[in-house]
Amino acid sequence: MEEILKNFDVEGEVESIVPFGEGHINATYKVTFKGTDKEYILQQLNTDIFKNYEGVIDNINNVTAYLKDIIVENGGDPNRETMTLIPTKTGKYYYMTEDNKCYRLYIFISDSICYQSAETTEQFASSGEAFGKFMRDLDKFDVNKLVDILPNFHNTVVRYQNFVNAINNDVKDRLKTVPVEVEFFKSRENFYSTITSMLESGEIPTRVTHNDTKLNNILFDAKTGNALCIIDLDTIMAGSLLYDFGDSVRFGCSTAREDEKDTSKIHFDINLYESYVEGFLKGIGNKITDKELENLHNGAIMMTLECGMRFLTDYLEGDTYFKTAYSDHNLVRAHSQMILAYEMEQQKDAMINIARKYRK
Ligand code: ADP
Ligand code: GN1
Ligand code: MG
Repeated sequence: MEEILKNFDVEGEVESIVPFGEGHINATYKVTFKGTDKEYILQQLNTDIFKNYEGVIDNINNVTAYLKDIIVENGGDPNRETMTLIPTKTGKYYYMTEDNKCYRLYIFISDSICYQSAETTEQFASSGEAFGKFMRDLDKFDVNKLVDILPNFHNTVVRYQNFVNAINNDVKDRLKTVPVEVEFFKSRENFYSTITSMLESGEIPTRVTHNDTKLNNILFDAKTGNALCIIDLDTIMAGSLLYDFGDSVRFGCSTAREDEKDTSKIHFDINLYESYVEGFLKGIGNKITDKELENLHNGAIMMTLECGMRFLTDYLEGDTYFKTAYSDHNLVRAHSQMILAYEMEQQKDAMINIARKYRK
């Protein structure tokens, strides 16, 4: 890996390269150099998933350049408040090895903390404000400039179709172990077009969306405790506000980790939901439409059902997409999403009232 680093425009002798973070998709390493406090994130991009890696890099550079201008205008630090890709010595922003592995190098955001679950409601509200502001800042960014990296990423109707295909193919002969789980997702089939049909009819706008807004895709400032930088920009594409809002709630409003095995520990925490709504609406300000606001709860329920369905699909297909540490890891994850979605459905009215309470 030291050899790989030599291709990037960085000076000095490598001190350490250690695996870093808890992402499910890319291979991430923290890199330090001798005699300097400059640190980097080296990442091997998962090109099985991101086949159009050049498009991924272009999207990231386009969006971060746009955000850096806004950060500078506001007197912020453009190397801390958004991501910075380091070029290679030939001026590209990724390096391809001879065996076709794609690496990129980012500035490591130092004095920052990444959480796997919210420690306080204030902290979670701060992440909501940051994701809301991210959407507000990108409100005027031309969505047509973005490459559609993973088409239909949050098209839940298409995700359901993939799930049904996995059931029909049953390549790993695992279907017989999950009848209850399959029925859970099948019985909600009519719900899955709720967001896609509003986007198609224009009832809600198509926006620049991050599409992977879980809490471990945002860094907090170690000194102030506030949200600092939104990371993991691989999936920036055209989408709905409901995707970004919903995915944060899916991950962050749980009382347990996404892969908690003891299901009695997993609950949807409505107090965390309230804090996220408050923060998000503060961040996005008047850029949210009434129709989006009325549907925030549907975003949360949809993203949770969709993610559960994706974990179960991957389980049925033999764990080819998400990184797994043991044989039924994806099934464990699917269970947590089912519990959370079910509890959200039960508390739908309270969720609607919370959105109305914080309407400006
Ligand atoms: P994945 O797509 O696999 O989730 P991420 O880009 O989210 O990969 O990176 C995985 C983890 O690495 C993050 O959750 C975070 O902890 C850490 N990380 C990524 N980029 C940076 C950075 N520039 N500075 C500090 N930490 C980072
Ligand atoms: C993946 O890359 P990471 O770990 O931040 C996935 C998301 C899922 C999430 C579930 C590109 O996110 O869509 O919601 O796992 N990313 C991709 O934890 O598929
Ligand atoms: Mg990530």
